Amino acid sequence: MTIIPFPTLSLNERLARLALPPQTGQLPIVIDTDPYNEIDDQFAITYALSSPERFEVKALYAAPFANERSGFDEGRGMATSFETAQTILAKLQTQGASTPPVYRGSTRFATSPTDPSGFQGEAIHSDAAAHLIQLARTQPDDAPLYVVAIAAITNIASAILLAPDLIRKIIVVWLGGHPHNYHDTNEFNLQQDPFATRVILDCGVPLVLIPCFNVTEHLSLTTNEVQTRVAPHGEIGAYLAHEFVKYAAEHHADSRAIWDMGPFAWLVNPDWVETAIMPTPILGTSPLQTEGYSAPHLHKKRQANKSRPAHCAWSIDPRRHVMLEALRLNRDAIFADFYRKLAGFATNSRS
Ligand SMILES: [Ca+2]
Repeated sequence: MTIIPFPTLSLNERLARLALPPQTGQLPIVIDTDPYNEIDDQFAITYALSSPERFEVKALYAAPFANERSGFDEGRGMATSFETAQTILAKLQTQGASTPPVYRGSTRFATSPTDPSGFQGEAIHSDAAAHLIQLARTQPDDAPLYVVAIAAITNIASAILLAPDLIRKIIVVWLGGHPHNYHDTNEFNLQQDPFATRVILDCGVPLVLIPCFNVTEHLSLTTNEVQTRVAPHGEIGAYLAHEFVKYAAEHHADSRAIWDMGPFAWLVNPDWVETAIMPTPILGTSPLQTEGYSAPHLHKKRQANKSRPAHCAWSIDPRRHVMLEALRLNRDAIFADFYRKLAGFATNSRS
């Protein structure tokens, strides 16, 4: 086994990285995204690009994903993410947004599908990982790059494995997993690639974890709200509403959580997302049982692609390096800001 010499941050250095971002001024960010997987990435990307007062979006990275929409093929997931990202950016461009380049990410997960424990894995070369390495290295040590990850963390973990010096150059803000005290962390982004998740948790990169259940779960939108507050606002508003309604209809539900807005909301205004410093949890995995298991949707996934998504749960060692975890958020303030920016964006593009 190769021991990778990850740089070590002192406690003070780490706390300085995890300090709340200054409430004014532009932050350099890249976005690692799987926008064909669901509908929330599209909203989150639009929010980021309609917030130029806050974000200098330097690149989008297409992330792999495996679900029904990619035929349980993560390579196809990345390819569709890449295409969808370009579609969104083209619509934003017509409304006058300055749009960043998109890079193809990994065509597979770092976790071997034949190893449900997720202990085996490797860095995977991709255009996205190469760009992140090159870009992050140009950042001064006192102005790190925010890596906003709203997908499986394969691309980012691979970049860190290929270039461990990135630990001093980036802050990862990841929409992944459930809260540290939840009874499992069987969350889509995390569970798809347990090896990459472990790299992020264990390598010591400054990490802000934005969990799903009980936190970004509250970023829920209804069809009615989307049709009245999103659809009227330009080509991008019409597109987002169309995708939302289509997706909701597919699932026979009236509301959907826009999970991926969470990391951007914290960066736009930390007052909207309450956080706490805590030991970085350890990811435990065990093979998914084929019978008598209480997560039938995972069993169905396994049957569909013959892969073995692991059952994931946190354990806590209080001696571990610390991270920042989101505990709750102000849903109304976040969507009010999004609607205000979307409306202004559409108005500006007409003028
Ligand atoms: Ca996503």
